[in-house]
Amino acid sequence: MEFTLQYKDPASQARAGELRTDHGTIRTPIFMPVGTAATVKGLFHRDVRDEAKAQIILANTYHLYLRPGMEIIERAGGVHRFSTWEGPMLTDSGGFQVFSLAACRKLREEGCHFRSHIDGSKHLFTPESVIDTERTIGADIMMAFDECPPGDAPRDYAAKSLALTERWLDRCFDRYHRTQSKYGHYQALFPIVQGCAYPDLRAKAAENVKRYDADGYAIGGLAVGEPTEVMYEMIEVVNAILPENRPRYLMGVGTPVNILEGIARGVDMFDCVMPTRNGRNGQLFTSEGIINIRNRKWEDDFSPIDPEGTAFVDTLYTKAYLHHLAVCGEMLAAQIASLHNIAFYLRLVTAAREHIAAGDFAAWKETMVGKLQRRL
Ligand code: PRF
Repeated sequence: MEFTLQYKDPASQARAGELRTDHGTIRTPIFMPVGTAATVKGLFHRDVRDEAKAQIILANTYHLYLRPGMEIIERAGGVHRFSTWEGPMLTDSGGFQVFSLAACRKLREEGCHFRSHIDGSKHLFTPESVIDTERTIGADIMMAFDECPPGDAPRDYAAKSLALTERWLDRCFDRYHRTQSKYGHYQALFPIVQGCAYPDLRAKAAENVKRYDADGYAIGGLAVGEPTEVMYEMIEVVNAILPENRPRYLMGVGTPVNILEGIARGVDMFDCVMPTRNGRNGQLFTSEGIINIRNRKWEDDFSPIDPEGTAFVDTLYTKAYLHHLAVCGEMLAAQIASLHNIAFYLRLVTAAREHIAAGDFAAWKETMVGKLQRRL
């Protein structure tokens, strides 16, 4: 998997590049819509690709392992064929979902015992089993199995957890090197840097992952309850150590402002449920500011959802109509809001890329941060 750095912003750490996968080239910085169950909730892949301009989507190992299960995915010929998404895909390892969703988890050296949040059945994820599962799913980028402690974890817990994640990483790479893709395309394995809110642990973790000549590196364990400034500081510590010529992925982040601040600190890839989840609850990120479409004030606003938006829903429908759909609990409200928000996020990172190429990213970012935080 090849990553080419194309532009560097003179006044920040922002970079623009290209990541080549067997399912297509990703232009960075990029936002990856979350498609937990191999579907970006409520949206046709066609619209995710052609309207929102997504270049890569994320799926979850934890969810696909539980449903439909690996036998079905393998018989389908992998997740690309099963879901008909033909572009690049990334799978998260379950190291985060197990901790946020599963009941009765028991953390051991071997791995994590948990009960399904669906039917209570018992399961064990180990670094080896997760790599096998990710091989069967067949995403272009697989994530290592990690533990993601809470944002306020005390230092001794953070250090122990990091050591476990590091031992698991050895086992992930060992299994990775002993196995092959089942469907003929290349699969990368990205390690995940943990270390909570402790700069020295983060630095140690970043040095440790460098031992693997990985195709890319992820920063996990952030946006889990720590102050935003602490998150930015951790990103700076880690990115000062990670190799410059590999993509860096900040997992599960964040708001539009978080993404621009991440880009300014040298992050290349992002994912987050925010545009889809918040969209389903009526929150829209627009060029005019943040709106909650369920608010009465939109009842008779016949202006387009986003006059500067590029998805067809943005200028086809009015705020008043979307307000009506949302208040009635119509499915179409969730679909329109999700498509709009994903298109907005993709437009934001594309603009960031253009400004990095033009050499004026840092100044542009400052003006955007104000605009993006307006609430209407
Ligand atoms: N680890 C994994 N997935 C994640 C995270 C992590 O730390 C986060 C934290 N923001 C989101 N998704 N494996």
